[in-house]
Amino acid sequence: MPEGASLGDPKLKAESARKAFEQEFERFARFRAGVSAESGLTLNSAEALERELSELRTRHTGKKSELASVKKLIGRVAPEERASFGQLVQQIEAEITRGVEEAEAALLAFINDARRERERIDVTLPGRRPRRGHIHPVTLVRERIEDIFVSLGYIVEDDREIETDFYNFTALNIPENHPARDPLDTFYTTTGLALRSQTSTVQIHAMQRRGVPVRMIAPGRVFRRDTPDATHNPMFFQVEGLCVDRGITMAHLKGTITEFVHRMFGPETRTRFRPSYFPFTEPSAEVDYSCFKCGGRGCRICKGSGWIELGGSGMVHPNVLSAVGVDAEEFTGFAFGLGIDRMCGLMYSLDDIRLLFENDVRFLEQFN
Ligand code: 2NL
Repeated sequence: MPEGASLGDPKLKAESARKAFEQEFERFARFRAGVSAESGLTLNSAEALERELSELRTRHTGKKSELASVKKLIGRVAPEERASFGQLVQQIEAEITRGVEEAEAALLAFINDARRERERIDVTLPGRRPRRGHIHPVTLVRERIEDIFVSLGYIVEDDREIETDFYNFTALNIPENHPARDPLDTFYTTTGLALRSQTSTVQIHAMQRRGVPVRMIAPGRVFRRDTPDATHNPMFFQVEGLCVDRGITMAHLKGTITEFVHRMFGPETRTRFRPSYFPFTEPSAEVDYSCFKCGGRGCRICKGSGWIELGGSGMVHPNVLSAVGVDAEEFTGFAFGLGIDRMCGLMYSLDDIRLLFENDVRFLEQFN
């Protein structure tokens, strides 16, 4: 500004700088006396306010502030007014600085407290005990069955649950018009695949892959179009067993099943084989074992008969061996199938098999 030019009214300029500050500072002024916990401020909003306050300070006291240009005027006002003008400017600057510092200190104290509160850990609180999972009752029974057969030299095989006609029916000597193929008995996909209705499918795959001789069990999920009730579920678990070698006879079947029930239900358990029919075995037999509860005298578990059904069994039909390219003149075998969930239901005296698949922890916890 050239020498002697009008400075305007320096005092007015100083007052205008003060006014501008006061106006913007109004929303922070209430914090000067301290921010109480009841202020309703959250940590986030306090942090935002603190940032805005810091910007406000720069705007009103920084190099480009109105106050800075007012300060430059001090040396240029008439000497007789200089002292009082200088005082005024100092006073305004002090007001601004004090206001900002007090509000800032209060906000920072609040922020500090809020952060500490947020991060506080009460080390004297008892720990939250994680809920321990446990094995499903069906798995419990399946693993016991697997252990017994593994100890007898059997391998455990698993495979897909959706099958072609060949694996679910044809290879098992179930021809085209057999009632087992009824869509009312089995689930089909829209492309004509079937949900496996027995785990024999696994054994067909295994014989194709491994050849014979073979000793294996195939535990797994199977599907039937049954209306659910206390003893039926459209999805259930089964174990099938298969032993194919040279010279295998019905005696091996009976010996193996007998050994199995001895280990599963106790050495006093007796077995009973009743002639039956399955397309994939010939001859075929239903297997019963003497009731583990009453020992055969008759009770509620065995419905008074003294016997419990274990499942079906028989000598592998030659057509099944031929279907997987095994010479039925050289090799013979036995096979059996039993229901895991039915066994599970009996062993734990469940009055409804569907309980096993409802995933109600109040039920499942009891097997912990
Ligand atoms: C039942 C009991 C049975 C088989 C399953 C089988 C498997 C092959 C060959 C021959 Cl690969 N048989 N399994 C045998 C007899 C009974 O299941 O009640 N099924 C309807």
